[in-house]
Amino acid sequence: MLIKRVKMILPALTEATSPYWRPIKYSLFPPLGLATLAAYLDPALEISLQDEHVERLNLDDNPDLVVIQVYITNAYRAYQLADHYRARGAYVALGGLHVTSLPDEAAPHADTIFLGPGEDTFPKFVKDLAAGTPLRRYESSVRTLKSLPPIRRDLIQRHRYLVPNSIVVSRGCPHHCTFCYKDGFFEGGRSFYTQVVDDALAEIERLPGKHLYFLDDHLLGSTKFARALFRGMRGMGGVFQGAATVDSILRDDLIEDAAAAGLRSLFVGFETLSNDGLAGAGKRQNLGHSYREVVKRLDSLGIMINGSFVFGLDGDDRDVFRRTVDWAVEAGITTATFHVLTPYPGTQLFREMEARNRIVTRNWDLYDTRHVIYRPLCMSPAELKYGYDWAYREFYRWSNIFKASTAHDSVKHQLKHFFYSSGWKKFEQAWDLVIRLKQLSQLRPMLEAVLSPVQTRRQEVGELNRVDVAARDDADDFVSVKL
Ligand code: B12
Ligand code: SF4
Repeated sequence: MLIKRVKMILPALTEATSPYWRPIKYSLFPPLGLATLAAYLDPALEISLQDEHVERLNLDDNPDLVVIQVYITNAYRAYQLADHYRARGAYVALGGLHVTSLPDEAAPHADTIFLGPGEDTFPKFVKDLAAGTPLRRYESSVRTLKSLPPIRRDLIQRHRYLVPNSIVVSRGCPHHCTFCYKDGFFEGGRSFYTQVVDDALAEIERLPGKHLYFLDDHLLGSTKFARALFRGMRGMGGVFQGAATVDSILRDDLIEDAAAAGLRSLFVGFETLSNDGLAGAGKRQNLGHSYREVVKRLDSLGIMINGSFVFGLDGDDRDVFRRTVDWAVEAGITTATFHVLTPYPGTQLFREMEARNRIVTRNWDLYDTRHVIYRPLCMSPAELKYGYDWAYREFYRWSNIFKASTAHDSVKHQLKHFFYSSGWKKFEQAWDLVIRLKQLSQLRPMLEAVLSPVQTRRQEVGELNRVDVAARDDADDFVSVKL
């Protein structure tokens, strides 16, 4: 089949395209998965990469091949687009997490579907398509990130994103939480693997600017890899954010290496304060570890924390919301992400709930961790939804933002906490305006400033003699933050 024009689409859920309201979270990261796949296409082809979260799609074109990435909450939109382009005569390929979980649902909308990561199957498909023998279905089995072609970042419209420098240097995670997408998605092969360190460093060096966001499920998942990566990054002068588990933060001194390389904020999956809840969710890596210790350690290194919490686990009753918020505020967690427990198809949790007839709707639009789509055990669905909304309001009340900020020893950390937390949640209308004016890139220096190093109390005491230097450093940052 002769292919000249290729269109790659990341469809958006309705909320992200609203003419009235554009939450900042949809303008954070570019479609890295599709840019990764684009690298396997002949560079001479005419390729357009469109992300509906940040732009209106032109649907009047006539591409020969359409490649669509399907998540759970964009699935209906993805199928609509697929049907549209098939009716116009295009060859349509669908892949991603939702297609992998429910291939039979996706297949009628596609010429070819893909299960699992695309690094082995997509190049095979491209060859088969050129030879006129594409299969209806490809399943990934070879799991490696060795010798990947460089991601086609040139196809990404950087100015539309606050964090264009997102990067993934591994796939999957070594753990097995029952609510996580990962075991289902990586079935049939390894479910945790990393890039070669030098390749990851080369990719980082290719990125302009100094702020990076690692989207890896677990950046500290392999100590050997992460240590070599951080040591290689030291001296590059960057600042970065990422995600990791409770146990990995407390294990040996890897987190110190991360901080020295520029780690300034970490997404931590606390999920619940209940040991039974952790055990029930298969989250063994959190069991027996002190969350206070995690906070203290990250605090001492000047690393801000985005704590992730799930409500609606089987032991959770109506008190869970207050208990969790009180703890998070007192501990000084910088930002919190709350989720209503959501059993995604393909997970152990979904199978268990389905077997007990606890799933109440299969409307995938509602599987966004904000709606209750199953029957909780110790409260009603309405109580769970109410408690979840209350937790967000309560955690981000001015008084609580202020209180949580004061939990840190260093004044600079307190200020950063205050600006970072209130910046995300208290100025949503301002974000909306900036997105509409296409001025997100103007705010990147401010983000970098807030993520610049913190002089912790430990360091302050040890460096009293150099207090003049620290004071100048403080002043610089304050100016940048005010911009
Ligand atoms: C970044 C991110 C976001 C970003 C932006 C997404 C973007 N621009 O790509 C934002 C913040 C907007 C976001 C929002 C949400 N997200 Co999100 N997000 C992620 C995250 C952390 C990383 C995605 C990523 O870039 N991965 C790296 C790239 C290289 O991998 P990839 O995108 O999966 O692409 C590979 C394969 O999937 C495959 N592939 C994909 N498409 C296709 C197509 C074809 C044809 C082929 C061959 C292969 C293929 O090949 C690619 C290369 O291997 C993932 C977690 C994760 N580890 O995947 C969660 C994740 C995808 N998000 C999830 C969810 C639930 C959401 C939200 C609903 C949550 C919420 N409450 O807000 C919203 C709504 C999203 C939506 N639009 O519908 C779930 C999805 C569950 C599911 N079963 O679909 C995940 C898995 C998180 C989790 N652990 O539960 N998210
Ligand atoms: S630790 Fe996080 S990424 Fe790993 S399996 Fe659990 S929820 Fe998924």
